[in-house]
Amino acid sequence: MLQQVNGHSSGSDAQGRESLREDLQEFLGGEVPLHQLDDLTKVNPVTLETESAKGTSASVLRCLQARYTADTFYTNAGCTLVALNPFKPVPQLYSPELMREYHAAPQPQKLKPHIFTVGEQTYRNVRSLIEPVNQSIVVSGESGAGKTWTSRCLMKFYAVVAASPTSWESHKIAERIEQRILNSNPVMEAFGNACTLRNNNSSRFGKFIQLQLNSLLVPRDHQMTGAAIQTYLLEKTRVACQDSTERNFHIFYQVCTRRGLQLPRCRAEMEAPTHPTKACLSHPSLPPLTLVLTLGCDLDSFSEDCFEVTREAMLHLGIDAPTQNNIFQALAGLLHLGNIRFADSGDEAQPCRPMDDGAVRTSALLLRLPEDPLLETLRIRTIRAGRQQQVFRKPCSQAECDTRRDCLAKLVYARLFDWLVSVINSSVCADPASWTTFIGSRGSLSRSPPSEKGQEGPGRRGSTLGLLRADPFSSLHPSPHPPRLLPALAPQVLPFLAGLLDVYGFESFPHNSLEQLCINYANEKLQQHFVAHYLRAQQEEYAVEGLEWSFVNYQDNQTCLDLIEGSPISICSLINEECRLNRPSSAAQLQTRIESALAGSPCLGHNKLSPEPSFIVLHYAGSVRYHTAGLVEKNKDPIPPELTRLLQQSQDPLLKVLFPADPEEKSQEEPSGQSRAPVLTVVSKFKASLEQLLQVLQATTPHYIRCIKPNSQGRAQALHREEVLNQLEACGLVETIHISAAGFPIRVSHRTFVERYASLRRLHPQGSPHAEQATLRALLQDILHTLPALEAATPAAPAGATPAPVHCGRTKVFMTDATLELLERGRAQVLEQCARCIQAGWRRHR
Ligand code: AOV
Ligand code: MG
Repeated sequence: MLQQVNGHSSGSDAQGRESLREDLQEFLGGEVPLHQLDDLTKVNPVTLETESAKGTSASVLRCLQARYTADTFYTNAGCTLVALNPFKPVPQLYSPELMREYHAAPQPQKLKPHIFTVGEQTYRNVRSLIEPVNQSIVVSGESGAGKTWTSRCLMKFYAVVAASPTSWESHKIAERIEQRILNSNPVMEAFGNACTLRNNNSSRFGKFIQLQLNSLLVPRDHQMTGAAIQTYLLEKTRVACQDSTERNFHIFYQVCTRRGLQLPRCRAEMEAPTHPTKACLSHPSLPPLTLVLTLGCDLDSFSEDCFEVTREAMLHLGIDAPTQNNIFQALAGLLHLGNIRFADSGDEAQPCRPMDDGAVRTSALLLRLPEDPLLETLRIRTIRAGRQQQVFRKPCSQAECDTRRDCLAKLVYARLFDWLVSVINSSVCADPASWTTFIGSRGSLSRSPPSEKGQEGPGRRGSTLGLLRADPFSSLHPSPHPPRLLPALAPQVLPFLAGLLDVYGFESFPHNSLEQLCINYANEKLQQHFVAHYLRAQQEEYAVEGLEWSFVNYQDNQTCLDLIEGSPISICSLINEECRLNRPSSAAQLQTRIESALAGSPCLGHNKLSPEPSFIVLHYAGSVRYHTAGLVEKNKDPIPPELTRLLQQSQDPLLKVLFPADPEEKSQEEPSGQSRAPVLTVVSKFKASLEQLLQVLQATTPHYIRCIKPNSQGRAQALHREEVLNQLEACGLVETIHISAAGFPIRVSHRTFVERYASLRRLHPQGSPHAEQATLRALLQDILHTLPALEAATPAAPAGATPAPVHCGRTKVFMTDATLELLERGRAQVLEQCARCIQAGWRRHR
């Protein structure tokens, strides 16, 4: 047969290619082999691939259900890993020993399906067998499905398998970069997660963490040397109000367990929630003991324990105890601020009066703000109007006072969150020198603010960490723009990045607003990335490369995205337009505008029998009714300039950093309507940040983990078929399996393939006699023909195993991970033989 292959390669190119394929087909035993569906007890991966040959969601569901019953939570489904949420602790599934086992396995994909297989695959791709490229793991699924849990476990996995070198072992744990990276989790979850209807520990922000893996001299080993975290749109409205069955961010409950922060009232409210006024924190309908927070390490421990975890983690990140106290004091200040209530004065010319001076006094004290200006700012608006731009002071209505109070709390909390992210970024970044070269002149990290004036910029980056330890305020700005994503690196540049994406999952509540619109929009974008990257691109490439392929239909969510973000008219553009025009419009008008302008979209649901103005979007994961009341205002997110000016007067060291005084005092009053600068709305900022994220993802090799929520109650050992089926169908799992079943995730150009594996012909020298003159194609064939021999030499190869799947396209070789692994092992063997020969030669020489 080899003769035949060689013979063919001398013919015309097209002919040769055709015969080549035929030969290969024959050589490989016909069609691309599918994995066998093993029974549950076998160690080999149980894939859904043969199930899919029958091709229904129902059969996939049956398989998943059987596995769930047998406490098997991970299943391969083509290029994705399906992760069923166990809703119970399964410690043996995440032990460091198991992590090392996956790391050390010659072929991790032959072990039981696990998130560690994905982690290890990513790691191995990073260390780059063929064409080095940055990697990303996209964890998706609806709210409460287990995304945050999964990404936390993956971070632990990297901390174990790519730990910094042992010579550092003697250092304090706080010094170890991987520990610091892990410590970012409890802190970010304390400040950014909250209990919702769908999940007790729901992420209220999106997170993309890029782990920096440096190559070591030891081939195949990488070491985690740093990380960069990018966050997306924190749901800051939660600081001021939550749905009756939901809660504020975890950190507030944690802070309440602490004495000495003038929080007796909050504490009393939590213990006996009978206080007549609406408090920022607790809701009267919730008994205090439901205050169970699930944070990083200790599940179901109370806030007090969680608080310890948060503080410990902050300390390890370089936030010392005095700084922490400062943060907690400010948070306590926000809680008291939330207790301020106003009563109408009954006279439009008179400002509202506070119902309880105590709340004003305490919050002013804790935020170190002057009490009278605080009250004045909350109650009185200053506006410029008229030709002379005269300044008017207008008392606010009671509702306006409440809005201003809430706005103040949201403003402080959002800045605090951004500041924390930038502190964490400083702490987990690789050694500053490497960052400078890493990010280079692009200067993405705006986090080296000066203690001395005029010394900002990359030049001073080197001392950030040292300064941070000594005095976080002198070294860190309130980064008004959180650090941007690290640019995708050119393949030749080391180190590599492994990105881990954990955003808020798709959600639908009884009442949905702008927050849910953004969250679900982000999920649509990710789904589209998956569809475009995987389902569409995969098939298109097969066609271009001339591989025989029966095309699979898949659900494209482009129409839904057009409805949400498309141009010229979409939901986003209509809401933005309302903001731009700045005209008073009712919720009902907005509903009418959306429904009439977008009536043609098949993804806009029929809105009948709705008591409140709303519209319905048919998302890929289900239909959601969005209420239009307050949508435009939330999108505008106006911050009265008086509020910022007030905060700039604070004597608190933290607030001074969060709200630095303006260098040049700008106009002191709110400009009147016309002279307004164009508003950058919440939606347009979010859209831009999503687009940036997708660009980064597109420059990586993505890996997908689909988290599935077996039931909506969060119960262990309960799989609700209907709910699971909806999720399977929504994410296009069956189509994924169809395409993956015959798919080849690894594609390498003919030239690269030959260059890398030419040495394999030494192992089984049966190829073309005059290799030097042979064409690229002939060489390629020779290499491919060593595969069966390589396979036979594999100790783990089961008898009668199907040959390694490989396909030769017009310009690329297509193969599976297993084939790649096989080739790599062969290559290592050759290199070893060479090394031995050279050594022997040396010895003889001496
Ligand atoms: P999410 O991140 O997908 O929701 P989480 O990762 O917070 O969901 O998971 C929700 C809860 O499910 C966790 O708090 C755990 O109690 C449990 N859980 C998830 N995965 C596991 C696991 N592998 N083993 C044990 N328990 C698990 V959201 O952030 O709401 O979209 O915005
Ligand atoms: Mg989450």
